[in-house]
Amino acid sequence: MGKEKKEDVLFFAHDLEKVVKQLGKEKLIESLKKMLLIRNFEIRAESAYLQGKVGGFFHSYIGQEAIQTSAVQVMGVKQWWITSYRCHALALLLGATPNELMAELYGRANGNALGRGGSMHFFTENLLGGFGIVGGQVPIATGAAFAIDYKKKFPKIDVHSKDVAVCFLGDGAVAQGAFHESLNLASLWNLPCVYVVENNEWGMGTHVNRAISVRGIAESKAPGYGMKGYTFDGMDFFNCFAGFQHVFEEVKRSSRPVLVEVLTERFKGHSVSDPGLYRSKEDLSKCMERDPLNIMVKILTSFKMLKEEEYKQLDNEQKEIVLAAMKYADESPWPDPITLEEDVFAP
Ligand SMILES: Cc1ncc(C[n+]2csc(CCOP(=O)(O)OP(=O)(O)O)c2C)c(N)n1
Repeated sequence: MGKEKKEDVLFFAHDLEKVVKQLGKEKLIESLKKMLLIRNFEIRAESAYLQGKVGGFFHSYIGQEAIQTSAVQVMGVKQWWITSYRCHALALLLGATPNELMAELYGRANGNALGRGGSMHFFTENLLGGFGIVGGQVPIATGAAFAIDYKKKFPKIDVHSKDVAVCFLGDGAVAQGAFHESLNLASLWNLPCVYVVENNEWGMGTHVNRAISVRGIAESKAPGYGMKGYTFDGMDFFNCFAGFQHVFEEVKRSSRPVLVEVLTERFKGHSVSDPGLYRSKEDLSKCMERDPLNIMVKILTSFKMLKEEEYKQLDNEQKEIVLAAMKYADESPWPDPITLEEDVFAP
């Protein structure tokens, strides 16, 4: 496995032609459509928030789309997946419909979590949740990986066997005790867990350089737990795809955990209510020059797999899907107050 130097970061080295050939036009357009669905969902859900249709918190995934799209493309929906409150994209990728997710944001009875969870708590059959507590999902992923490993001893019972647990977390969660205890146990017990730090450089308004004492999170932290560490370019779908493919094969082969750092950018504030005053306009527009959608479109165009009109049409189709979801959510019923205590687990 080689490494590619970009500025002062060593990214996982990938062979672009090989990835393009391996995936082929159909799958690549499918991935682009997913990234466009996420982008359109986030843009319009945020506008619904600003119109007062959505309550609670709202954290946009805009700018980070290539990461989870490529990860799900590589590992498939059937694994255990878990992430932070920035969970809209992962739920869409794992099969939740835009309708049920938008209805959840609108707090409606037919929403993804029956209108009780809101933006931070989306679920699917294989998505163990979006989590509001920073780092709270990391021990849960470790437990899910333990379950995968344990069930392998009972192949007759474990008919829907999974290969790995995949845990996304932000750079802000890396200095937490739960993160380190999880990596320690996963390594000690040989658990098939892929920990993916989506380093968008900011934990709310705190820059990563003021929060983490070393640079190169995977390269510096993984060896401390006897694990392998990798760094991907989160703005480049192809780099992430090749990297996740390498990691997935490695974890399946070795049943050892792996730590991945993906360098990325969030194009919006921490949440919808954050005007991002701690960041200069120049800094933001510079990072937006590497929009993951533009990078993917440029590459697909250069391989003659996409024309500008086709891209516009794909974008419009996804926009229409999201607009229809907003109409669906608007027309959906409110939860009946009589059901308030249902589905509440309070021992
Ligand atoms: C244990 C805990 N401490 C503090 C908070 C408040 N908080 C919410 S998000 C956040 C920043 C986390 O940043 P990061 O992990 O980098 O993820 P990102 O928002 O960039 O995706 C903080 C401090 C919290 N939710 N949970």
